[in-house]
Amino acid sequence: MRNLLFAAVLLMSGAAHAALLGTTVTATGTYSNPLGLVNDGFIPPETTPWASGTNVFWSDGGNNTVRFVFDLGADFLVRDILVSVDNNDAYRAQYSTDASNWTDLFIIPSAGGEISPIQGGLDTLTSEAASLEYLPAMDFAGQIARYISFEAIGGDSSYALAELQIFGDELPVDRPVPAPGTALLLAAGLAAMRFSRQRRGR
Ligand SMILES: [Ca+2]
Ligand SMILES: [Ca+2]
Ligand SMILES: [Ca+2]
Repeated sequence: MRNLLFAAVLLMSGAAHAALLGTTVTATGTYSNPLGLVNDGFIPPETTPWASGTNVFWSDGGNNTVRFVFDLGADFLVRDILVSVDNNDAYRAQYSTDASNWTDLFIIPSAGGEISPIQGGLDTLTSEAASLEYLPAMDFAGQIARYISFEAIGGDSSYALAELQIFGDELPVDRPVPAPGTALLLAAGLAAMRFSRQRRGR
């Protein structure tokens, strides 16, 4: 019984290192360079100038017209996000299961990372606490999502996104996923049933 409960807790807490998830990306607004640069796996060195060939970049007079939507193809448990962005702007990430109802995941403050405004250029930032690029403002509780959106919401109106990577776990195939409390109760119930069957069988 105790072992079964322990296994259920382990299952729900997931692996220590979530997997990098594949995405397709679409975007609204006007920007420079091929959109595929934002999920090609290449993260340019930090301090790379914002308007470089390795980055999708845009200037829209502060109207915030450019928005990226990353599609995981199915619901996943999204655990961490890594981005490479121009260092001196604020950006917002949101998540959704239907690309219609969106909830804030985190907001990156302008110059929130270790690349100072004087240095300028790209800064790699992640919600992964064990990483050297960890930015506490990006930390979030794991969320079930299929879509992640990303947009600039403030700064100097010269923005860049060079990479956005989503890390997470596949969901169990028997969806909908029960809430943690429900799953524990279910595991306990199954164990109790098995126990009583064993007793009856003696
Ligand atoms: Ca890239
Ligand atoms: Ca960094
Ligand atoms: Ca900027």
